[in-house]
Amino acid sequence: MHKLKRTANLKKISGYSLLLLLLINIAGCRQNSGSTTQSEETTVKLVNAPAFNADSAYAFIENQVKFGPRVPNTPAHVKAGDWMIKKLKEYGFEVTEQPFKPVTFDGKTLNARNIIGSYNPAAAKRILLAAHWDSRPFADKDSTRKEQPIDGANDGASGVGVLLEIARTIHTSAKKPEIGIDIIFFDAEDWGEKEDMQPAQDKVYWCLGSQYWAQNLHKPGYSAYFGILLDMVGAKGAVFPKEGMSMQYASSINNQVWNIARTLGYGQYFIEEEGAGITDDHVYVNNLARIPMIDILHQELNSSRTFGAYHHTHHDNMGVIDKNTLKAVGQTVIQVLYESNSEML
Ligand code: AHN
Ligand code: ZN
Repeated sequence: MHKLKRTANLKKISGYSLLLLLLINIAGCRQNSGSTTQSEETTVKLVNAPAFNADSAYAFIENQVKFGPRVPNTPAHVKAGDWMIKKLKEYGFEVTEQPFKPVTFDGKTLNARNIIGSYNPAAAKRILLAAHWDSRPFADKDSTRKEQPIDGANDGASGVGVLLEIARTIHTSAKKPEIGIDIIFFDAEDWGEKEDMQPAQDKVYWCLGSQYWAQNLHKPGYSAYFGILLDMVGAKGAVFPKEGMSMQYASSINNQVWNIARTLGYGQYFIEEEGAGITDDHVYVNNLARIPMIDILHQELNSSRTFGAYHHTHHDNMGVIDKNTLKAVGQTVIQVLYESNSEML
């Protein structure tokens, strides 16, 4: 905690005391972690938090994929949603379903629902965690079967799997976070225009669930201290550059989360680079609900494409999911929740 604030304090001090402080600081870094090559404000002292189980998160992803593509207006979508609600309740979360009927770019009316699970519903200080739970109805970036729905193992199921595992971890752990937690599974995120189409000028067809929720909060006057969105958090070798909109709306939260990740040893995933700004569910939470929210999102850097090669293709199946990536993301988010007991966040 103190190292995040030390940078500012250093400016007030000069001469020998500065030198002394630097020496203490270097020694402190060595105790906290092995990464003395990082700049001084990147290592933080962490509280004890329960372990995230990546095998269980993987099984939650597999379970969703087994229902079939979670495309709105299909039986698989209804069954998967019901299963997620059952799991949240099993882990002691109070569940609110928010049905809505958005119209898509291709004129379809969807039977959609946002699913909200609340832990410690009476707590005033809350952290919002979210992922979209629907999967894309087309494989428009694939070269074959472009009109067929995709498994969405990473794009959709990975975020839900990590969040369900976080819910399970809190439920089974003796130590509980002191804050309230809301897990929102947004529906109808991924029915946006196809790859070769011009996007509509007046309306965004992505993120229909978060747009609806931000304008129709599940509890009147709902707010949270901050939020974290997970999107495509399970691919092998994924990197999470600091997403552009997150840095625009919530840079201090983003930097603190990345510092926690690095301290835990996940710096190879949570890299110190800024990525593109992406129209994702957090944008509406930020600019309509006015809750600062970051997006942990896999983006490719130094590539002609923004997202991984699997994105919106049939390759987005269980074969791309890697437990090491799930562990890095899940453990980081759990640590953030438990740090809220301390003064860091
Ligand atoms: C855009 O491509 C502009 N937004 C897509 C965000 C997304 C799609 N995340 C997952 N699937
Ligand atoms: Zn998608």
